Amino acid sequence: MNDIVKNLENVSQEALRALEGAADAAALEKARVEFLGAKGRLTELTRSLGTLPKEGRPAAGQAANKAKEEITQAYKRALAALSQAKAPSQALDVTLPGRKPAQGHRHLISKTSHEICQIFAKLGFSVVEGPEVETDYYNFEALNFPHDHPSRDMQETLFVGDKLLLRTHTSPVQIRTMEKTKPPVWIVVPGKTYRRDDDITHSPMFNQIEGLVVDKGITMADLKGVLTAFAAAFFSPETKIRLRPSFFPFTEPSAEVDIACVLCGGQGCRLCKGSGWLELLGSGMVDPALYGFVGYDPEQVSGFAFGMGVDRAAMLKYGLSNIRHLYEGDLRFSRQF
Ligand code: 2U9
Repeated sequence: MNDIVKNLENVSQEALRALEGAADAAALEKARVEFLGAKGRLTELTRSLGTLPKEGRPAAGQAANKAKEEITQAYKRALAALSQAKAPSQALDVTLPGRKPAQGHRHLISKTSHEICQIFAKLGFSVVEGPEVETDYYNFEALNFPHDHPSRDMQETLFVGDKLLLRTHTSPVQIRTMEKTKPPVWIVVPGKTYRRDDDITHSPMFNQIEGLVVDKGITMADLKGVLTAFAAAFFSPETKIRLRPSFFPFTEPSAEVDIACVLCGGQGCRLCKGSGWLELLGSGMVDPALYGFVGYDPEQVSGFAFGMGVDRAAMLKYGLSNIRHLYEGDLRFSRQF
């Protein structure tokens, strides 16, 4: 009986060595068959227990069970270790093409704003930015807004305190720039602006680009020339523009600028409501009254200014029907551009 127990211990130790030393799946399988297989050494020994005298069987049986348990556990450990060691080389096939990282891109508003600024940069304008929270002075007073002008009303302006407001246009930046620099001034000012407006064509936050030129001998012809060049570059080379009389507190005379309809080219269609024209921006000659606020001499310099909503420019260029698409953050929309 002692012999059989001793044999079981020896077989168990040999099995453990063989299993732990198996360098690959084939060696491991060979060891498994040798010890645990139907005709394996442990199985043979276990079978021989039946030949033992009755009183010796329980102890030998326990030893056999213990050996089987030890060998089985060793086999499982060796199998796990081998498959873990193998996993990285199987997971990494260096011949496969790499996975492309998801790449973001500019939102249509930023893309359009950037595009517009670049067109003006090529025409000699500098791009300037400024604060979104402003004082009444820079947003209205220095821009010749009379005290009872409706734009000052709470209906239009979002106030953030007694004296502070969210700028309703980027024009305060032009005043700040003129305060700091002498003419000539050729600047465009992109940025977020805020008004109490919210419908299918208006959003309470919208993006504007305004331009200002103050130089010697600037006339309305310069205004028309610059804006014609802009429309040609932004839409298409043959894009026609027309000027219609208008009014703004800061320009005199003032003009709305229309472009020939991007859809029908001027024939008249649903988009342009049959007129052949689409409103693009506002413009005018800088009211000489403004120069007093910034210390410029209206006898020495003159200038023109213009302003447009980037949303509107993008909607016209890309044929969008609803301003909301630009602000809802739906990736199915954004990814199209
Ligand atoms: C200074 C002097 C003049 C900026 C101008 C417009 C005309 C204009 C609107 C277009 C659509 C605003 O986004 S919108 O609602 N803007 O029509 N803006 S001239 O004139 C200035 C600005 C600053 C010192």
